[in-house]
Amino acid sequence: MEKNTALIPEEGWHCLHLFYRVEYGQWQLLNREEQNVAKTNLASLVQEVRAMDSTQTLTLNMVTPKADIGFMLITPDLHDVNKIEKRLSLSLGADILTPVYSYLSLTEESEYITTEEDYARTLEKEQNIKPDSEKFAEAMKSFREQMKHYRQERVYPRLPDWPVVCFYNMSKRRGEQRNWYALPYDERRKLMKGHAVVGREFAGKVKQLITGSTGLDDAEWGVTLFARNTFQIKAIVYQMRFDPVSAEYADFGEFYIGIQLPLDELFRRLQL
Ligand code: 76R
Repeated sequence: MEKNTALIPEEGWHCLHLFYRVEYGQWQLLNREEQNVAKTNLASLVQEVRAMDSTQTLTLNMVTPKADIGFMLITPDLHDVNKIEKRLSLSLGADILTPVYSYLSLTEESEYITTEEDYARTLEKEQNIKPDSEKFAEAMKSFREQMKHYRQERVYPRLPDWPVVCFYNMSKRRGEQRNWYALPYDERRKLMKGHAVVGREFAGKVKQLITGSTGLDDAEWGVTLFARNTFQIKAIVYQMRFDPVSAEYADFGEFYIGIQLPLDELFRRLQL
């Protein structure tokens, strides 16, 4: 068996969401000094991970008692995901952090991203811009730049520092009445176009990271939303529900809401 050969996907990075409960009964059995050593241990682990190549870690203070503390990790090599998860779980000492929920996925480019042909058609047919005009050429140029950036951000994202973070999983229905996977590609593509129109209304207000998890975890995607306040999270999830892709074809898992905080503030709030 090959040992420790890097397990790096052909495309994309691994993404792991981890949510823990703090076992206060156990924590209180430690003396002040042991508690300080434990906190320093977690803080230096986070620092070490943040210094790794192409690796990002967010520390989250969870808002509802479903969990107390959350981490979102993005890193290329599955060995690192595995090692970091084990170390994080034990970082405050044995039996202090109990995992309550976790989610493994991969960043991905969607198969429904608007193509140049799609966009050219929209310009010509819906906006009546002539293909041989300068305006058309300019619009295509800025579209190309925008899409290059968008693709890069989906597959190799830079996580924003926006404070409110919402995570949930999502699958597309495979029922008798509604089966997304039995629809022809063109139909799915058309539906996804409508989805993107709703999504774009939230430009600058919500940043989303959609990561694929078929074969990796229980649902088909992880949805991570970043916003400056909870209003925008509620608004986008509500709006999306009227869009046929979500209304007719989507099933959701539990929702987790956290606030991005530096570890020292997070420890204070958790009264650790
Ligand atoms: O412009 C393009 O061509 C890309 C458009 C786009 C795709 C392909 C897009 C735009 N999304 C795509 C794919 Mn999305 N998205 C979700 C959710 O809560 C819910 O109802 C659903 C959860 C939100 C909130 C959201 C937001 N999207 C996907 C996929 C993969 C589908 C597949 O491959 O089968 C899923 C599961 C999914 C779910 N989406 C956008 C947004 C927002 C805000 C946008 C606009 C982004 C932008 O243009 O910057």
